[in-house]
Amino acid sequence: MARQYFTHKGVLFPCLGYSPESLSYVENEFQVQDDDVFNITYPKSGTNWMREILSLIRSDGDPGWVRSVLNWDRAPWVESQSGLEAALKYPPPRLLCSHLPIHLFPKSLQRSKAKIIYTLRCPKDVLVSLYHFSKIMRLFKDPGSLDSFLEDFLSGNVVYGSWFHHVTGWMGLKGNENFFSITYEELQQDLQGSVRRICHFLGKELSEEQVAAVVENASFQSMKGNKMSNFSQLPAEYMDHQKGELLRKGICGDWRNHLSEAQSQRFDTVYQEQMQGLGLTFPWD
Ligand code: PPS
Repeated sequence: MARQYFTHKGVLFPCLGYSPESLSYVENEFQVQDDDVFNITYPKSGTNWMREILSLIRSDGDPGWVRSVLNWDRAPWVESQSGLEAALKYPPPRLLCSHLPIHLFPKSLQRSKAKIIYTLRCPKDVLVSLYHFSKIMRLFKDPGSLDSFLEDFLSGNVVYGSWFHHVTGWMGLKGNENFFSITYEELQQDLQGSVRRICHFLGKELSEEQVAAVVENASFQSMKGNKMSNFSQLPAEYMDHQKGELLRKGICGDWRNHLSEAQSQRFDTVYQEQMQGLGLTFPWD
């Protein structure tokens, strides 16, 4: 079963851990609650970093929770079968994660006041991160050559579908008072200021010391050294721990070390076709 995909409403999902039935349940029957906080991302855009930040904000900067409870239990992935089970048992207020494109997200969001935090990242860095991750994640197909994976990525022939559709779909909520977007690049440039902005959006007051504790405990090095956050506890059935780690490099612009000039230009051409005229500007534009 591992490394095989199925297509659900035009989007690829791994067979292991996902099913069309649970995806349909999530879309049509899952009840979003007013006090839910959703950490939403396209894969490899900073999901786990944001999950750590939100966990630490929730515990007022005290690292006790992030050091004692696995990250996927602190904020389950609502669309995976095990994540859905955990989400349904989660005592409110829930902290949940999702990579779903907006058209597959629970419809009940529309009737709720749940807060959405959408984190985006330079798509060339997403591509490179996903390329490496696909080699170690047993749920994902081997990515093949970077050239062929580039074409798969640009056409949305990857797990969770097109980056362009994901971003343009979710960013359509921009301006909604329960929607907050931030980039991986902003987190890198000013984590302290970003944490304050997230706290403001959540309506959560933290002291200077508490914000500093969030920043310290959500750093790349802290997360890498925390077995509750570094995915070392993920069963080998899912990840080949000998080949690499989810916390790989944690930098901006690593694509420059991997994409050729021709690959970068090919990316730019498709990016401009897909993104022009949408009125969205990003740090990587
Ligand atoms: S996943 O599998 O889609 O949920 O992955 P995701 O967490 O979205 O993205 C993984 C990338 O985020 C980097 N990362 C961080 N960067 C900086 N600081 C912190 N604290 C941090 N935590 C995770 C991680 O290293 C992956 O990026 P790459 O470029 O592969 O290193």
